[in-house]
Amino acid sequence: MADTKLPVEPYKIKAVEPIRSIPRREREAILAQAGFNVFGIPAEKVYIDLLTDSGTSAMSDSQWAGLMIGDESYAGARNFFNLEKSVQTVFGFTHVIPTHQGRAAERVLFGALVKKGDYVPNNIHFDTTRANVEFLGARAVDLARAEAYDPDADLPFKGEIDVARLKKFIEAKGARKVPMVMMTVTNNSGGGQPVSLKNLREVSGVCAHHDIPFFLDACRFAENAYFIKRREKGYEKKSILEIAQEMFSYADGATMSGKKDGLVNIGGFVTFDDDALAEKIKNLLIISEGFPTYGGLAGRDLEAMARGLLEALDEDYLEHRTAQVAYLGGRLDEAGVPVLKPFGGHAVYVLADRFLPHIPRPRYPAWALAVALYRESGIRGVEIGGVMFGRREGKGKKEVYPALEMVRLAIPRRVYTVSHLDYVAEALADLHKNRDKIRGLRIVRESPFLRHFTVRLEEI
Ligand code: P61
Repeated sequence: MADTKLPVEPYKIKAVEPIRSIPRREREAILAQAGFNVFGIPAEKVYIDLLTDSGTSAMSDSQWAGLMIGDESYAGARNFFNLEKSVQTVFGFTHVIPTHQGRAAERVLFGALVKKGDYVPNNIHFDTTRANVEFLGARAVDLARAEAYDPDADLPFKGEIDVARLKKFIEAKGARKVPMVMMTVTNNSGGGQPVSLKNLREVSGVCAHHDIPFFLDACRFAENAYFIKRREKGYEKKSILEIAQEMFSYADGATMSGKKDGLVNIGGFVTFDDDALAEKIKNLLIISEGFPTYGGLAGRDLEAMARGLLEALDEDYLEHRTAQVAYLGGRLDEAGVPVLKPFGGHAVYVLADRFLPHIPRPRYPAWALAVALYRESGIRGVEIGGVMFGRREGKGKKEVYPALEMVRLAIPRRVYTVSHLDYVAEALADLHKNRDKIRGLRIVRESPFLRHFTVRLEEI
């Protein structure tokens, strides 16, 4: 291929979906109506949607063709066996239990393993895993290495668990109080940062020593495997499949949201070897998700995921995907917009507290930046900061904020082109020049779990 710095698409476009930019005054009215919450904005009123890379992928022609061979039988549809085969090939575990998405896999797994008073360590829990652990009355504990919280620490594997802290933690609480350890690959809440095979091996050793099951939150396992190939010594010549297989070989199982590296719009699963656990989980599954060969999905959804999981291992695709993230991150960096480094696998994270130093944390600078970005340019990002992760503690219910205050610009898979990314970079650079005009917000209404979905705010 010609030598170019541009992330050149390894696909051509067969179907197009129109998008439209609406006038600024209309966006202004929509924001007020939505309680200044970007989750409340109708998607048709968004020009470039970087809210999430979850469930927003474009499927391939092979996946669309796969929909037509969806077998909608209640039990034992052929597509379940196709999915089982794909998962067994990549993940290597015997039991494959489909669920409608990642958090449902978490719910049934934790429901079978975790009880009140327990502790579940992770590098950094994503909000749904945290919510599912806490809903059971257990504590979700983040044990990422210290640099994960330093947005300038340019490390190849910034998503890793601090192994010494993990050991200490288990010894202090007692292994009986730790029913499982998780590791999120890549570490979404810490900037989409990968973990190394070395770290996975070490964590696996600690868990085995204490006889604690070790599970991967595997949403972005293919992106993680790609970074290992590029960055970990000795793996340059291995295929992405071989690296993924080695990653899972250190774990006892995994939960998966197929909406990320499964390249589908809906779907997930939990996979592992333990027969007794399978029985427990299937019993929980039947109450809410459905029969164990469909788990809340149509046969066609199972087929799309069976194919998507294998497509996500394609190296040209992964190279392009990570190059898109690095391209947008690089353009923002050049324009003086503060961004987390290094650039991760699925998103660029803008450091909102540096972007808006005049807005104090209790006035939610990252939320304010996400609101301003939509108002000025029709782009939707998501706050990963004080509203999503802030918690009220102690008697006075004083709000405590997470270390990082960011706006995440998540890039959907195979959806946007370089010119879309250029538009985003230019919009943010303009916003940065006029940052003094951006105002903070206060919360007027919120719910106790995952409050960012429904919270309403007003501008100050
Ligand atoms: C995302 F605002 N992530 O990043 P499900 N683990 C991990 C995830 O990233 C994840 C899930 C488990 C989303 C979607 C999302 O408050 C929010 O299939 C590392 O979404 O259930 C999902 O997978 C859960 C966005 C989720 C949010 C919750 O954008």
